[in-house]
Parts: sequence; C-alpha cells; structure tokens
Amino acid sequence: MQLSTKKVTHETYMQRCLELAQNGLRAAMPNPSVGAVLVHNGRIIGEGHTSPYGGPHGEVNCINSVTEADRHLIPEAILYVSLEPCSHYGKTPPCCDLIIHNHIKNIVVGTIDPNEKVAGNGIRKLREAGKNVVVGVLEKECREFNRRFFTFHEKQRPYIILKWAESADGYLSPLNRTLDSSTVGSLGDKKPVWITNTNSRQLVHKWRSEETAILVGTQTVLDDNPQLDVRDWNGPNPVRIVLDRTGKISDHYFVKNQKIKTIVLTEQADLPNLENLLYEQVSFDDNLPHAIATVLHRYNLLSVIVEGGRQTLQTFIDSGLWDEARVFKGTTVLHGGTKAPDFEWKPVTRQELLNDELLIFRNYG
Ligand code: AOF
Ligand code: ZN
Repeated sequence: MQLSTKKVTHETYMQRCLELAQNGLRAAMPNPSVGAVLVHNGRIIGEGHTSPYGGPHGEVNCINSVTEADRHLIPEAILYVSLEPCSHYGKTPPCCDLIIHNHIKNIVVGTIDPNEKVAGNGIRKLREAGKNVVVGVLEKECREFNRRFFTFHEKQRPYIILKWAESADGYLSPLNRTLDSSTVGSLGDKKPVWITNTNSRQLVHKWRSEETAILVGTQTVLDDNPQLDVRDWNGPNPVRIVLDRTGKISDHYFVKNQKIKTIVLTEQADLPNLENLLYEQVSFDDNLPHAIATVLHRYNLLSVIVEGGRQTLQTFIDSGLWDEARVFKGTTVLHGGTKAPDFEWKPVTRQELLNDELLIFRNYG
C-alpha cells in the first residue's frame, strides 16, 4: 500500500486513531473505544470512533463521515483502525462485512481483539476476502489505551486501580480524627481529614468518572462518610462497591442513599435487593480480592478504583491482584495515625502537582 510522500507513516495515522478513540473511551464501556481513519493518497477522507455503548463501532462512524464527493475514493483508501474489526453479530453487524461491502482493499490494524467472539477471526475474514491486512502498528499503545478492556477479556476480571493519599510521614489519617464514628445512620457533621489539596481531590473525581466502579471497605464508610461520586468533575458516576462482611453498615446513610447504583459485598445470606442496591454474598477469606473481581466481572464492570481504607488496600496489594496504583504524597505531617499500606514498589512516574506529589505504579504481572 502506498503512503504519501510526506514524512507520514502508518504510526502517524494510528496515533490519530487513538486520539479519536480517546473521545469515546468511557462512554463505550464495557466495549472498547476504537478509532478509525480513512486515508486516500495522504489525505484523510474519513474519521470516527466508537459511539456510546450499544451504538455504531468506530469503522462505521469513519466510513459514514466521508463526504458524498469523496465516497468514490473509499475503495482506494487505506483504513486505519486501532482494534481488529469485529467479525460477529453483537449489538451491531460485523465491521468486516462493512469493509468488504465498501471494497476497501488495504487495512492497517493496531492490535487483535481479545474478545473470544473476535480474537483473530476479523483479520482472517478480511484476508479470506482478499484484503491486504497489516497487523500490529502501535500495538503496545493500542493495548495500553484499551487496557481495561484487554484485562477484562484476557484475565476475566476488571482492571484494578488502587488509590490512596499519604502524609509526608506516611500516614493515611491522623490518630485523633475530627470525625465522630458514632454518627452512623445519618450524614451527621462528619468530615474526612484531607491529606491532599483541592486540586488533587478534583483529579480523583476525574479518575472516578473514568472507571466503571469504585470500591471501599466498611471502615472507610464509618470514618469518612464518603459519597464516592464525581461532584467535582463532569462525567458518569461509577457503580459503588462496598465491603460489609457482617452487615455493620446496613443502616448507614451511605448504603441507604440510593441515588447511585451500589453493590454491597457481604457474608450475610439472601439480603433482598432494592432498585439501586444489590447484595452479593462472598466469603471474606484469603481469596477475597479474587471473589470481588469475579463478582465485578459478572456485572460487566470493566474497571474498579479501590479507594481504601488501609485494610482493603493491603488485601489487594498482598494478593498481587492490582494493575495500577496512584499514590498522592502530601506535604502535611501527621506524627502518627493509620499507616499507609506496606507497599514495596518503584513508581513508573512521579509528577509534581501544586502541593502534592503523584506517584504512579504499574503491575504488569
Ligand atoms: C470494532 N469496532 O469500534 C468496537 C469493537 O455488542 P457490539 O456489537 O457493540 O460488539 C462489541 C464487541 O465488538 C466488543 O466486545 C469488541 O470485541 C468489539 N468492539 N469492534 O470493530 C469498534 N468497539
Ligand atoms: Zn465492529
């Protein structure tokens, strides 16, 4: 296939696919967000990305975006797509059929689709139809971009992000919290003690809007009376997951507040589900993180951000069942309190925020 004479490569257009896909990432979940670009003689004649869940795929939007005047160029154009075109009938017909129907001869694919319904079948189908298919352009970047989707399909569990904020001397919260843990059942006047500044807090709300679920343990509900929503950012609220082994917080405002879908993981049997409040029975043994992951997978939740507290975070760390950790290091010194989790990892990036430092860790295991 012919590229333009300018210093433009397959990678350049694949990068454009990923830029386009960025726009649809959260809305497409639990589907991947896929970018597609049609290039004719070095000129982009069509672009698209996956529509919100259940809607058209990236390739469809790309082909539909071509103007009437350019439509006759489609068969001679190269189609760049960041994920293997689908070969199955899901909520929409196979993208492969659309490509074949449009007589597109050259297709450049970022990476194979891990969904077992596709998994190479799309590429096979295109090649059997006589298409010239290049696979693996910016493969690493394409996998990284849809890493939640890849983890979900390859490991049958959600992508797990751990998040906490620790003081300069390594504590999650002070010894004498300004909170009154007896105010269970109402909002009370409880306010969490913040280690980080407001800018970091807003960033956390942005992160929440990017994931499908958010998880905390019982003690965090008792101590912080959290809302776990995205009030400081525009975007969807993640499903709230709360651990409540013995039903200790069953009357708590957090659980009773049914504005946001909430799943309570408990050892209690046969608790009746309400519209936005669902109970799932799990065993709180050494396998707890795996049991949680299995439940979330069953609910089609692609990712979860675990926001505490110490015990919950430590359980995930000790089991090795996490993919990313995002740790704020504040400037406050607490001189005691609840210690940050034991965590012997090296950050892949360190970033200076306004007052805090943000450390990102990755677990590729
Ligand atoms: C593509 N292009 O833009 C996306 C693809 O239920 P459906 O029909 O929406 O199909 C969902 C599956 O299709 C999803 O799990 C993944 O394998 C693939 N997603 N494929 O060719 C796209 N989003
Ligand atoms: Zn498709």
